Amino acid sequence: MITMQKKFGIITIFPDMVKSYLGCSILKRAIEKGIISVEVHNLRDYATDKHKTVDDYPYGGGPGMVMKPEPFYRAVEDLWPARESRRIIMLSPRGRVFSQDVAREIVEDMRVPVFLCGRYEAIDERVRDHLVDDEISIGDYVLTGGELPALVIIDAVSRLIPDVLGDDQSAEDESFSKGLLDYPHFTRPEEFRGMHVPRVLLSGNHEEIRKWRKQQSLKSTLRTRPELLKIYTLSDEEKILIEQIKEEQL
Ligand code: 4FM
Repeated sequence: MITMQKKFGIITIFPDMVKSYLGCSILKRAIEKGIISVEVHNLRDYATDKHKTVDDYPYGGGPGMVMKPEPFYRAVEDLWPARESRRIIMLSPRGRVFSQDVAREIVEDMRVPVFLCGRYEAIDERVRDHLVDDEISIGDYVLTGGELPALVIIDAVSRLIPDVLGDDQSAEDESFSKGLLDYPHFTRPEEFRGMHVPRVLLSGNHEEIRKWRKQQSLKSTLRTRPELLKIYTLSDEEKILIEQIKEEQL
C-alpha cells in the first residue's frame, strides 16, 4: 500500500517540551509507523558564542529580550539548505489565523514545514524578512512561546494524512471539516443520572439519525457560530431545516 510520508521540522530552545507531546498517543504511533517524522532541533546548538546566547536586549529599549537572528539563519541553512525544499513557518499572533483550510494547504505542500518557535518578547524582524515563508497565528491570545502553536499545527495536519487515524475514524467525516459544528454524541449507558440518550439514536433508522444530526449541527452552528453559515452553501434540505429551527425559536 502506498501512503503519504510527511516530514516536519521544529527549531526551539525547548526540544524536550515538543518531544514529550510527540511521544504520546496517535502522533507517537504515526511516528513509529513511519507515516510522519518530526525533526526537533535545539536552537542553542546554532548559537556562536561560548555561552550559547540566543537572545539580547531590544534596540530602542523596552521590556523583555529579543531573539537574535543569527542562530535561526544558521539552523535553517544547515538543516534545510535548499530553499525550495522547505516552508519556514513562524508562529506568532501577527500571523494569518490557522484553520482547517490552512491545515489542508500544509498537508498538500510538498515542502517540509519547518516551525520556528520564539520565546521571550519577540524574534528579530530580519528573521521574518528573509527567512520566513509563512507566518501563522493559532488565535488571538498571547502564549509564552511558539512550541504549543507548532504542536497544534502538526497535530491538525497529521490527522489529515491517510492512515494516521484508525480505519473507523476518518478526518473527512467530521462536521467541522464540512463547515458546520459537530452534532452531539452519546455512548452507553442509555440512561445516566436521569439523562437519556435521544430516542432517535436508538431507533436504528439511519435516515432519521442522519437528519437529526444535521439538524443538531445546524442548530448549534446557528446559536454559537452564526458567521460560519455565511460561507457555507446550504442544500435544499438544510434550508428547510434552518427555517424549522428559526420557527422553533419564535
Ligand atoms: C511567540 C511568544 C513568539 C514569544 C510567542 C515569541 C502565538 C499565537 C503566540 C507567543 N503563536 N499563535 N497566538 N506566540 O502567542 O501563534 Cl518570540
